[in-house]
Amino acid sequence: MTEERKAGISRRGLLGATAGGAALIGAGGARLALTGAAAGVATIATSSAARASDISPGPGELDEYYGFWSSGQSGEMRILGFPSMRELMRVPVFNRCSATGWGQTNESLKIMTENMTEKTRKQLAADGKKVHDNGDLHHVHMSFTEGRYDGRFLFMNDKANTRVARVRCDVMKCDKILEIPNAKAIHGLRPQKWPRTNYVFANGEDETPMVNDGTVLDNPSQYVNFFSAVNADEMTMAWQVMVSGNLDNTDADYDGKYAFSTSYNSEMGMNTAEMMAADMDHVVVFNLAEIEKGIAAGDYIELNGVKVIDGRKGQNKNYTRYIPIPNSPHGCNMAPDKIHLCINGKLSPTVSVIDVRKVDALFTSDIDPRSAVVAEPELGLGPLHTAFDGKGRAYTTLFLDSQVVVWDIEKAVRAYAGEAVDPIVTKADVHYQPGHNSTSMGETLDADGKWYVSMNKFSKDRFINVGPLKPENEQVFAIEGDKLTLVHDGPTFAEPHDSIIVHRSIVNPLSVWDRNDRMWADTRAQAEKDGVDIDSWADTVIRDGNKVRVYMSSIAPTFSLESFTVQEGDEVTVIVTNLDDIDDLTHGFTMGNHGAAMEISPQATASVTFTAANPGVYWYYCQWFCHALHMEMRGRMFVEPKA
Ligand code: K7E
Ligand code: CUA
Repeated sequence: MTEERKAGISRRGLLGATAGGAALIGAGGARLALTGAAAGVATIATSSAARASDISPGPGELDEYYGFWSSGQSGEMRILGFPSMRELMRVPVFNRCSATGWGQTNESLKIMTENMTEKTRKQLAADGKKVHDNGDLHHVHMSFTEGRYDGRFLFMNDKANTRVARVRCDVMKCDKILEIPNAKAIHGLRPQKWPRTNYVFANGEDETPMVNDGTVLDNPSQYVNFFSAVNADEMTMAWQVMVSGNLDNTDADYDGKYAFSTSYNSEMGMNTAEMMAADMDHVVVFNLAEIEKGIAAGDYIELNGVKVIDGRKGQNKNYTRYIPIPNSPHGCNMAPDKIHLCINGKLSPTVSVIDVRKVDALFTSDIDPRSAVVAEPELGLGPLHTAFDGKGRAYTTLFLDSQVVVWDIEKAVRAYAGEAVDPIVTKADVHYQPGHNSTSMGETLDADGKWYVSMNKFSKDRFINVGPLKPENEQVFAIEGDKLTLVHDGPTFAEPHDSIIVHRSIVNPLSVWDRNDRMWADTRAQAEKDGVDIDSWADTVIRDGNKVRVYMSSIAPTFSLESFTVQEGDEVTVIVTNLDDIDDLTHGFTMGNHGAAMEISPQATASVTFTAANPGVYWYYCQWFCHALHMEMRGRMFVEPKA
């Protein structure tokens, strides 16, 4: 194996003449190969196979990048090996996960419920639920230090239930979920890039009355939107800014001075026609230092425990500026040149380029806010998101044209200034209707310009038919000079919006939990009160009124308790510690016919609570295949009838 192969997947082979030719044929080539007998077809099939092996690592070979993928309405985060696009892990966040017990274990329920608003508690109680078990996770971004990924945390939004979550990169588990007060439908989300991620910025997309208590209903003139800054270390609310118009996507600069959010509804329209009415919508610029000063000076109102600054238009304050942008802009992408912010026009065929060095003047003079716009190239129909190669080029998805357009930022600036230059480098077809795109390390100062992924909303004819609901389709291209070479075309389940592609040198998760991890701190405290040492073989049943705590350990292939006894109607909490200290030796605990199941990875503790409602004999078992005697890893719960 060559050093290059060991270091990751070689790009050299696939960029050779034959592989490049095959790439243009795409999935069609494979289909022809199955049905056709012509010599030409055979050549295509051979090349296709060679191409697949170039991005599929052989045994013992690893991907060069982690892909962190959103999953939209599935509510989870996904980890892919990139560029092979092999799905490696699903990390439940806003969803209920049958395999891991997320949304059911006491440890996950604490994370899901501890930062919930009173309104949500009331809503859940009314529905007889503990937590929302759905989410709409669009945007995953890693924490930054000085413009570079630092491998500490991943942050993500939930549009469905207005939340922001954090995933720890050391164990790849969610450790914080914060429901955002006041705002509705958190959509765009980005961490601060400079000097480090002190804030996570989050956009509220849906307009509602400032005090949403039913006194104002169908009176949109009294609706507002909120831009939120979350304290990234604590996962608490730092402050909010009330804005005019709604908010869609957001990004931050590389100077730590500004955050920017697009608005497609400056009109405050309540239906499609109204929302599309104005030719110009806007980008809101948030002046972080001025907002912090305003908070310190007490220029805020307190709303549901959050300090809210008024940054609406016409306030004549230095908190915000509104830069007019055509037309219902969507994506908001800061280039790694630290200068150019690309605002994707969606209903306008243009991307508006803001020079962030010209933004200071908007706050210190009465200059036209459009003076910060230094380019507005016409690129094609439906520009949604832009990615960067770190070499001065931008890659913009064209939703309606089903293309990616590659363009030169500097040339676009010169063209806007009147020079006769064409900024467009090339266009490539994608299948079909791309939303987001990503380049390897593209949203950081380490953008390496090697890979491009197009996250397409429609797969239509790309795969065998699975019924009326179709998968999405994602395509990976190798970037080489002016050329994009398709190297992967594959389905995904509902519905990744955004992704980041992170070099594997930045991410170093553990293989075995630290026994002192804070994930089960509450459980440990309870065990200490109960006089049980959960760090060694535990087989103790504690009765506390009608609550029963069952402490168990697991070492493959046995649980420490082969049976335990409770009374009908008891609330039973089973606490399992996996004492196996071996890479990949995960156990599970499932209580049959009680809807209770959880994962216990090496050296972890997890607990689950259920009611023993019916007398009888119930088997519990390990549901994570762990040993030749995995099937035998089971035991009985005896539920004695009430006397
Ligand atoms: Cu364009 Cu929610 Cu980032 Cu979807 S958003 S595509
Ligand atoms: Cu333990 Cu299967």
